[in-house]
Order: sequence, then structure tokens, then C-alpha cells
Amino acid sequence: MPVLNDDDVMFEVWTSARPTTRADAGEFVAARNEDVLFGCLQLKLDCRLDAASYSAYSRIFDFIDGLGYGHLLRVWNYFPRITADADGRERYAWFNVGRHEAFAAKGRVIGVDTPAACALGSRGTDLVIYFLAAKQAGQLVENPRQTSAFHYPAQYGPRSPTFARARLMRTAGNPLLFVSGTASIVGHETQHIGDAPAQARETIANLRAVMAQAQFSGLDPASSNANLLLKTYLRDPHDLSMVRNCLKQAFGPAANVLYLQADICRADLLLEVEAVYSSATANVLAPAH
Ligand code: 3EB
Repeated sequence: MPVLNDDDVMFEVWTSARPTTRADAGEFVAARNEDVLFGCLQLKLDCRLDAASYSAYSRIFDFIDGLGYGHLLRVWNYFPRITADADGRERYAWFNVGRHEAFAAKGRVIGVDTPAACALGSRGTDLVIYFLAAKQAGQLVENPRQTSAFHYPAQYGPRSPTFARARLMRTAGNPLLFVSGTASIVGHETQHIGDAPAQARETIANLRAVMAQAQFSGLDPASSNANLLLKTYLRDPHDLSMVRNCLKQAFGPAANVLYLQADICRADLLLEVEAVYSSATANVLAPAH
């Protein structure tokens, strides 16, 4: 996905105060410490998205279960042409079918063992899934302004998306909140179709609501938000300066924001914002040079 920041090459760097070891195995690239495992799985898309996501998630669950990090906390899902049609359904809807079935097949309880997540349309050719798994389950957090995605009605597809609005974990006693991709949705319906500034404001209201729900209120512009890392996906790069101004006003100039161009999983959504919020800095954005 193209990076829209001025430093146009950025790495997201996850750090650990505890010793880490590589956990690469077969098609997985991964590293772990005594609490958590971060991994990546990249698969060629040579079948429909329901079969691809079923296969990917089945492998991920086998991998994390085998190493003892059985709780998925946060998942990033990327694949091309996310809203394109395939056999009469959008590819994202097919993706949800396979993901949902894999959770069920591997004994995960929907609405309990449900990670924070995002799902975006990339420019690549493969299905790429990054995931953070842990030995401890953490805590599911929902947004009172939004229908839980795992309860979305069938108009969005025969199987609901398998993600929580946020997931809260503790590492060495410090809370770490993973906020899922958050968009201009109230209830289950897209709001402000065609109006990017209004979608930005609604998205910020949703971010605040889910953070408040996790008892992380007080994210006012006056406080330092060095420990708030935001990732913004924009369908149209022309919305960059408007969205940047909205986020600066909402979260202060110190908030770290990475801007990426991506297709949002509903054709009527223009942007999506995700967050990691910690009381101690756990990851940083670093220019590549
Ligand atoms: C939404 O709220 C917007 O399918 O994993 C956000 C976060 C969205 C995660 C996913 C989708 C996903 O429904 C889309």
C-alpha cells in the first residue's frame, strides 16, 4: 500500500523489553517473547477468498496453538480488489465466510475469542495476514455506537466478520489497547456517503467511544499522545490534508499517524483509522533512513 506521509518510506517497529526469539516455521515469519508472538503469513491467491481465508486462518490457529500462544489479539488482513465481485458476492464477503468457518472449526467462540482486526484492499497480489497472538486472552471491547461486527445482519454476507472493536491486553502490568479498523459506521450502516470530512468526524467519534469503553478516556488535545499510534487508510489520497487536520484537532499534534492508501472493505467508506494505545511505548514509527 502506498505510504502518504512526507517520509514516504516508513517501518512499523514493535519492541519488547523482554528477550525475543525468532519463530519462523514453513511459510510463517514470526518472533515471540514470553507473552506474545507476532507473525506474518503470505499466501498466493489461487482460489476464491472463502477457501483462501479458511486455509490461512486454519494454518494460523495451528501455528499459534502449537507454540502455546493460542489467543489471537490483533489481526491485519490485506488482499487485492477487496470489493470486487466473485461469483455474485464481493470478495470481502467471501473472505468473511472462510474466516468465520475457520474460527468455528478451530474451536474459537465468536464474540469471545474474537481479535481486533482490520481488512483492507492492497495493491499486491497475495493474501497477507499479520497477527499478534498471546498466551493470555486479553479482554474484548465493543463500541456502544456500533453493532458488534460479529452480529452484523446477513445483508453484508452469509457469515459475519470475525473481529472485535478493540482488544485490551496487559504486558508487564501495562495496558495495551488494540483498536480495530474504525470507520464511519453507526449501528451497522455506513454514514455520510460521499462526504469525506463527515466520515472523518464520525470515525473520530467512534474511536473516542471505543477508547472510552476501554476506560481510556482523557485523550484530549492538551495531553501528550506520544503513546497513541494511529494508522489511517485513505481510499483517495486527496483527502490526506483534510483528514490530517481532523486527527490533529482530535488527538493533538504529537499523535503518531501513518497514512496509507488502501481500499476500504465497503465501497461507500472513504477512510478507516486504527489505533494502538499504551501507557508505555510499545511500538514506534521510524523513517526508513
Ligand atoms: C467495519 O466497521 C469496517 O473484517 O476484519 C473494520 C475492522 C472493518 C475490521 C475486518 C472490517 C474488519 O465493519 C470494516
